[in-house]
This record gives sequence, structure tokens and C-alpha cells, in this order.
Amino acid sequence: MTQDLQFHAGYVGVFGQTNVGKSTLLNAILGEKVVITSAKPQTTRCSIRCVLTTAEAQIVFVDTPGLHRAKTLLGRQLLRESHRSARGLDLAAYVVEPWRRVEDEDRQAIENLAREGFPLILVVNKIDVARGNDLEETLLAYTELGAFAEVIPVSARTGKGLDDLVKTLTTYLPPSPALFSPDVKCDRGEAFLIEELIREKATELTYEEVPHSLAVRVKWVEKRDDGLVEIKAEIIVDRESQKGIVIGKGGRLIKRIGTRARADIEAFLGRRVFLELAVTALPGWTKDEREVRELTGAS
Ligand SMILES: Nc1nc2c(ncn2[C@@H]2O[C@H](COP(=O)(O)OP(=O)(O)OP(=O)(O)O)[C@@H](O)[C@H]2O)c(=O)[nH]1
Ligand SMILES: [Mg+2]
Repeated sequence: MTQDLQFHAGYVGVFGQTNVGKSTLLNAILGEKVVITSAKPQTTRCSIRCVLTTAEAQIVFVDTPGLHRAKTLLGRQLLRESHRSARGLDLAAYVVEPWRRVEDEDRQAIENLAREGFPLILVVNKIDVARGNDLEETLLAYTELGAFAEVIPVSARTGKGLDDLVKTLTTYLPPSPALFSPDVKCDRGEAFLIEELIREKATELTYEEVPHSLAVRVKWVEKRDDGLVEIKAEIIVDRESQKGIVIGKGGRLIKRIGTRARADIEAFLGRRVFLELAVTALPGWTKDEREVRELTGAS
């Protein structure tokens, strides 16, 4: 297979603090929604492989839960999952925002990644909101650490710098045949993405501790002959009192969650969807090791 001699493929871990835009960046690179994102911290809960196949290379990105000061068992599980993702990578992208300085958490995370022995690429995201010398000062502060093989400014929102990022990552991948079939975009199944899309909408529409108390379980999917897909799913909350919050007055909030989720699920499946949502309390699930592992899709 002469074509494979020139082909490059490998695993690129995407790390960084929570909310810096790692998942948004991956969706922008892949040109479609593969992973969920939100303005609230700790959105990604498990490592998810997202695959970009070009004529020259296949980049298997590993999206990871963002780093944060864990206060709960769920939070600690997310950090464990992030650390586990560093295994077997060919290189890592460390994503930051253009806020000019290196925080202690970043310094520590970068040191840990540097010890793994693969090249590190710094990705400064959100340059669309950088003002004045923000970007230059951020680049300077991170370059001084001496840990990065490359430094690339991008905006996941506008798409600026993404081609450059993909080209650069490709040059660091080993020659290898493709690792996944070229039509694969994500290593997780359909039900997982449906659950995630519902969780994304419920996260968007709730506040304070509620987004961190949510999990979603798809109970039933039926692809009918007439093209319609019937889906039954439950939104799980951590306390009885949160049930009413998610349902909302007269069922208004759960309806809005359902409407938004259905639109995204229809786009993903390319079929019309009938979505039935229920809310269930599983008191204390975020403090139960086994439930947390099961409900976050941890590896
Ligand atoms: N202005 C701007 N906002 C961005 C950009 N990229 C991401 N965001 C926003 O940043 C927020 C966090 O995005 P996510 O992609 O969920 O961040 P994440 O790093 O995956 O977060 P965790 O999964 O919690 O670790 C969302 O509100 C995004 O819309 C960007 O390039 N510019
Ligand atoms: Mg994320």
C-alpha cells in the first residue's frame, strides 16, 4: 500500500483547565458536533476519541475533562479520567485562554504532561476575545516555561488558526496506516451522544449546583419503518428537590430541554425524532463511586 508510506496517524490528547474551549475546538476542527460544550465548568466527563481523517493523516483527538479544583467525588473522578487519558498518546495539545499569565494549576499540569515524554503543543484559544497585548503576553509567559515544541493561537469560535493547528499536529504524528475507518468520527456509540446532547441542553438551562448533579440515561431507542426515531430517556438528578427544578413550573423547563435536545439529535441522526424525557432522582449518585463511574461513561 504505497499510499500508507506517507500517511501519518496517532493520538493527540487535548488537555487544559475546565472551560477553556477544548470540546468547542474539537467540534470546530471536525466540522460537526461530536462532543458537547457549555459555558458552565466541568462539561466533559470522560475521555472521548474524536477522529479527523485527511488525505495525509488521521488525528485521533482525545477530549478530556478539564482540570479544576475538585470539591466532590464526581470532580475527583473527572480528574482521574483526565490523568488516565495521558496514556498511549503520541503528543498532547495544552489549551489555554489568552489571559496573559500562567496559573499554578497550568504550571503543574504542564509539568506532569512533560514528564510523559511526548511533545507538547500549546494552543492559545479564544483569540477572538483577546484585547491589546493579551495574546503576545500569554505567548511570552507560556514560552518561558520551555515545555512546548510549538505555540499556536486559534479561535474555535471563528475558525482562525485551525488549519495551521491541524497541519502542525500532523507533522508530529508517526508514519502509520489509519487507526480507525475514515467514516468514524467518534469512538462512542449513538446512545452516548444522545445522552450527552440531552445533558448539554439540561446544563445550559439550569444553574448553580444543578448542572453538576445531572446525568442522562437513554432507556429505549426505536427506529421506526416510517423514518421516525422514538427515544425514551431519563434525566437523573442527585436530590429529590432537584426534580422540580428540572421539570419547571407546569413542565416548562423539561419541555424546553426536550425541544433543544430533539433538534440536535435530529441533526445528528438525520431523521425525525420523538423524544420522551422523564426526571428521576437517584439521591447521592454524585457521591457514589460506582454510580459516578457508570453515569459518566468513564473509561
Ligand atoms: N469567545 C470564544 N469562546 C469560546 C471559544 N471556544 C470556546 N468558547 C466558549 O467557552 C466555553 C467553554 O467551552 P467548552 O468547549 O465546553 O470548554 P471545555 O474546555 O471543553 O470545558 P470542560 O469540558 O469543562 O473541560 C463555551 O461557552 C464556549 O462557547 C472561542 O474560540 N472564543
Ligand atoms: Mg469539554
